[in-house]
Amino acid sequence: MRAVSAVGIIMFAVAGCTPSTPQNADSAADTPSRATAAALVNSNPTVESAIAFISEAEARLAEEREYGIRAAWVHANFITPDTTWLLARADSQFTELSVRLANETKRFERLDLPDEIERKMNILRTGITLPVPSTPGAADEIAGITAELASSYATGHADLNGETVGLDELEQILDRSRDPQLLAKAWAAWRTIARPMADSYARMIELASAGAKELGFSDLAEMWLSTYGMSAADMEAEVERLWGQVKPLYEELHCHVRAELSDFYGENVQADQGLIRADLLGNMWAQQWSNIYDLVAPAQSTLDLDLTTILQESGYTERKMIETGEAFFTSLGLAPLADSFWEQSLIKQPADRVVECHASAWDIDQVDDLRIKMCTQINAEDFQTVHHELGHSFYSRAYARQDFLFRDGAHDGFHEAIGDFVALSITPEYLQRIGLIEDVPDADADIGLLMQQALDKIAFLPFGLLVDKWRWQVLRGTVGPAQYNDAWWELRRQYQGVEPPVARGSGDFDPGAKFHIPGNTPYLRYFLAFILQFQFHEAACEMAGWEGALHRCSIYGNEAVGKRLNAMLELGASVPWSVALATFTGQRQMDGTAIIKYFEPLMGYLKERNEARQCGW
Ligand code: X8Z
Ligand code: ZN
Repeated sequence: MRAVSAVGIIMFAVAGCTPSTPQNADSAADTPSRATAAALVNSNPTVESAIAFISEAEARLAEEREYGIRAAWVHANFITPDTTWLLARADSQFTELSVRLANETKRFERLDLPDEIERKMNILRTGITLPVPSTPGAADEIAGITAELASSYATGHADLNGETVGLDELEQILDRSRDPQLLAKAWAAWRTIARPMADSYARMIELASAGAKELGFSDLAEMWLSTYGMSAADMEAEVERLWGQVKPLYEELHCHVRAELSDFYGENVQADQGLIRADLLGNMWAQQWSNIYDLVAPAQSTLDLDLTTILQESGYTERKMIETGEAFFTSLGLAPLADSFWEQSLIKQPADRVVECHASAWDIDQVDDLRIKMCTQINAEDFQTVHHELGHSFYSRAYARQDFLFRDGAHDGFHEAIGDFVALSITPEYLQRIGLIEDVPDADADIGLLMQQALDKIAFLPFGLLVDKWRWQVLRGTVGPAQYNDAWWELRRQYQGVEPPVARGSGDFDPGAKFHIPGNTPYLRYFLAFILQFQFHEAACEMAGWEGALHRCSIYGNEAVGKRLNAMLELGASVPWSVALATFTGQRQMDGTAIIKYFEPLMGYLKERNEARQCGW
């Protein structure tokens, strides 16, 4: 585990606790004192000493975590060589402690432990994103690399037509421009920032892989996949099963979008066969495509719901965007966020210092010092992101009374899904209720609405999957540094059916131009979240007695749904995720049926449009 990251981005490093919570005070009375605990831990392994070990581990981690998370917060809000140094120092200490504790769990392996203790042992053993070997200096070296990589990404600047520009300017171009030459230039420019990362990235993987082996895993991919309460092989098979369920949706969307792009740009820019040029899809990473809605919109749709314009014309500020998001959560019966949230969060890009602008949610003290950090823009995309981040915050607060090691999502995909699930209730009816629009569009606009959603939610699925498919190959060592970039593009072609707009060379390291690669955030969580959020939505709408189309259902104001949601959130990681899932949805398995049902009317439309087209790539 690393101490450097925000809630929902890194495992239990950020889901810590404070000794002042009532539950901790209570449980302290039942557990051995520090001195007794140390004596028990050092004796022969028994159930009693295992319990003492866990109690001691939770106390030590909680102490160290708060130091690490505060160092990470200061770094992300003020990136300088000094804060990068401080972050590396804090991270190294936290990693050393976590790895030592993870290794110590081996002593208790043969014991028949109470379920709760066994769960905590597993969390300790598997929950480190980048473990280190016990070689002297390894923790410092890896922490130095990760802090530098994070800083390089956040401060990355590139040359565009002789001007030095950052990610925000380049993203503006990718999001909005329709000039294929400018798009290709801006796309390639951003990727220059990643080239210098490749060597240190490879060294970091080398060290972390050795750490995983010391912990008894065959490789780090196995370790990452072991966080889901089943074997790595079973989890990979589970992911394949889910992808198999939703792949036909993606193939239809790809086919339609390619044809429309080809019509718009002409055959010379985009052929109507084969791969799609990655820079034409309205996003720097071609991961979500709603910015090109106007190019692929159904002709017969009367939809005129441009939320960006609506927010801007209604005078929304950054704060108002977040207040509106919070009001959705409180409408479900959840208590408002503490004053400190508003005092400490960063919601606007500062003009006078360098910050990490990738949105994140932070749980500082694991009681109520929750914060978000966003360079918020007044547009539809960030309105969605606000709900996403608040989902992390409300989840963290709900499980704050759990023991330290259970202060986390049921699995990481749950953490990523909560805010998005809530945002699926941003329907036209909801926008009307909060005064953002006057008239709710008729049902004949529904294909347009669904197309807007699909461009984000369906388009994302193969991307959400391939990022860690690439990383698993890297972590297994089946792809070495010399093949990093080719392997990346092989997967981008295979799963997304996209290609680079300009030739890639041997020095390129395109994965490094995506936040979560230098940031070492596992990415499978988002693939799972994009499936789960629809499962949550369908279950919530059923609870609410909704009988219409799923995409028109909003749970806004429904306290009964909120109560049941909170029951799942409060569990944190204290039970297997299938139990948490069942608490809210009644189902014990992740399942793509709900997303398929949600988009059923769009699928019909796409199939019709694609009838005379040759799909696939
Ligand atoms: O990184 C995020 C969140 C923070 S956990 C803004 N997301 C992924 C991304 O931007 O790549 C949300 C969707 C996928
Ligand atoms: Zn998130």
